[in-house]
Amino acid sequence: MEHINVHNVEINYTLFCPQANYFRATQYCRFHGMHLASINSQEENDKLEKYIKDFGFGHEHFWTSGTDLADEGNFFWMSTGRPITFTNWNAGEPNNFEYENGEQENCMELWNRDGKGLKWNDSPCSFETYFVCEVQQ
Ligand SMILES: [Ca+2]
Ligand SMILES: [Ca+2]
Repeated sequence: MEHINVHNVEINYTLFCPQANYFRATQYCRFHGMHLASINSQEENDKLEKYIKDFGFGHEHFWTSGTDLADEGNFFWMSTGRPITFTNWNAGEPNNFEYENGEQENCMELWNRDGKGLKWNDSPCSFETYFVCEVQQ
């Protein structure tokens, strides 16, 4: 097992401007030797939020690797296979909203829904939005 000390780990984020669904975004990150972002602490969350805001994209939506596709209601990070421990959901999320076409919300995005910063929301995996890839060194 790898040992990760979050205080010592340097995380490099790369924000991609093409918009893509969750699966295409996952593929895109892997193609470039990275993974869709996972967020394991307030420190990482703040770092990623600052990174996105510094680009002037704080009002946009961004895929993370979080998903409950395998087990409704139980989110984990697809990029690491690990369950979510630290959480930063928007109020009332995840709500697994069901759309008219029957699609439910199984993929996690960052979204400043309430003007309180980039918090988490479950969203339909087929939606095309921005995404953040990361390299852990
Ligand atoms: Ca769900
Ligand atoms: Ca939702």
